[in-house]
Amino acid sequence: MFVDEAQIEVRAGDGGDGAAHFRREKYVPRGGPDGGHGGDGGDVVLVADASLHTLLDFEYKSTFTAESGQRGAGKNRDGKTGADCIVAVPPGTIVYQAETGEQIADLVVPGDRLIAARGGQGGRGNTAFATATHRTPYFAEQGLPGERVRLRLELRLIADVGVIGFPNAGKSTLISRISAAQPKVASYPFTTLQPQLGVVRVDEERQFVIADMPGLIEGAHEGVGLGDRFLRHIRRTRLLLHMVDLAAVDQRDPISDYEALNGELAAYDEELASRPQVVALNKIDLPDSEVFLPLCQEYFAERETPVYAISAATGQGLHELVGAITTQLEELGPRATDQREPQTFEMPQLEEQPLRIFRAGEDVFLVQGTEVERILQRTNLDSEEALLRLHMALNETGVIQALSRAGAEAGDTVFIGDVELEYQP
Ligand SMILES: Nc1nc2c(ncn2[C@@H]2O[C@H](COP(=O)(O)OP(=O)(O)OP(=O)(O)O)[C@@H](O)[C@H]2O)c(=O)[nH]1
Ligand SMILES: [Mg+2]
Repeated sequence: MFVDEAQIEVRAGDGGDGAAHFRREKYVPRGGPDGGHGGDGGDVVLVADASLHTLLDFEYKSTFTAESGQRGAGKNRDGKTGADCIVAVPPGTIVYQAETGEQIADLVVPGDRLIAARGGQGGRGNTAFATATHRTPYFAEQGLPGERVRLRLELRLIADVGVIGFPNAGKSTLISRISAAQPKVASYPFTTLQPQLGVVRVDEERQFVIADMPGLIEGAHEGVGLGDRFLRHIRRTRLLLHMVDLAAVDQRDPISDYEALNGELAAYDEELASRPQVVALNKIDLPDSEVFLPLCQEYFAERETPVYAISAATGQGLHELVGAITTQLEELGPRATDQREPQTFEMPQLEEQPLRIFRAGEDVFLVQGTEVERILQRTNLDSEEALLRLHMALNETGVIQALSRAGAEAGDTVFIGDVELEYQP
């Protein structure tokens, strides 16, 4: 099955807590602090992997969690860093933030990476808090939680050539002839239900990737037939192979088909309509084609559009067609993205929220702000000493003063994040 959309949740590892610990040595009555630091949590990293071609795996597994950092320990032993969680995605995966819809990265080149969720920092052990005046800190810092985010993945296949045409034009037949791919071929429309890639080996050195597409019909851009569901997959091609059926039934004629399809492309995306095209007039082995062949050749000659008469069924004309496509691709040159080295992308940094105080009741205040909330996450609320230090930190960062200006009085309730505290100036 081919899946080209998925929603996943990525959870980075939490930072390990720092240790509050003191040296215990024989004959040393009161050893100094020796609590190690907590390890940082692991990141969740998306990596474009050339062996994948669909987002199918995410139907079965959609949550990815990195390892948390370990706690620090005595004897200055730092906790181990949590292992990263590597999530392989097919090249061509575009990553969006699910909530905002913002595009974050386009993982096109195999090896492209996105640090999707950063692990939380480990907390410092009590060694970090010993000073000349305060030699025995009994508290340590807590690790910060890892980031969590929901992502939407959208795959756009990467192929050199996209094959377009009405249903039954012979697109899959052609692909089964010129590449190793074996798409289903049948005499009814809409045989191909999803795009499929095939590699065409031209000679020892040269090859190109061709994408078989479901047939398009008039109104596709408005969702008729399989509609434009798959059109985005040809956006990344460099060249379109437009297959025209010379022996179509239902009173269709090849030239109107050709024009109608180009109209659909333009309605979907102007840029796609201006993509270079090679036209193949298919089914010349059938007697019915004799009527239209000369008309078509004249029509395309007038427009100086390269056109090739072929029979995908018998193989007639395919050598010339493949040769022409190869030459065109060489003239067009590689995509800009194929030229670049794999890259590492990062999630946009969340904006630091400034300190804000809200009065939530007669004697209840809410405090918000990135810095102050982080200070709280770092504080072990079970330690009186840590609370004392918290009070100092709230003083230094101006939170106490701001509360006082907002009218807080001793004994009032203050919420910072989801932690409830009592206001003491
Ligand atoms: N006689 C003849 N029949 C052909 C030729 N090419 C394809 N066909 C037949 O046309 C029918 C449709 O071929 P497909 O390759 O499945 O067509 P398609 O364009 O992939 O169709 P969809 O996947 O439905 O869009 C099949 O019965 C093929 O055998 C040809 O060159 N000559
Ligand atoms: Mg097909």
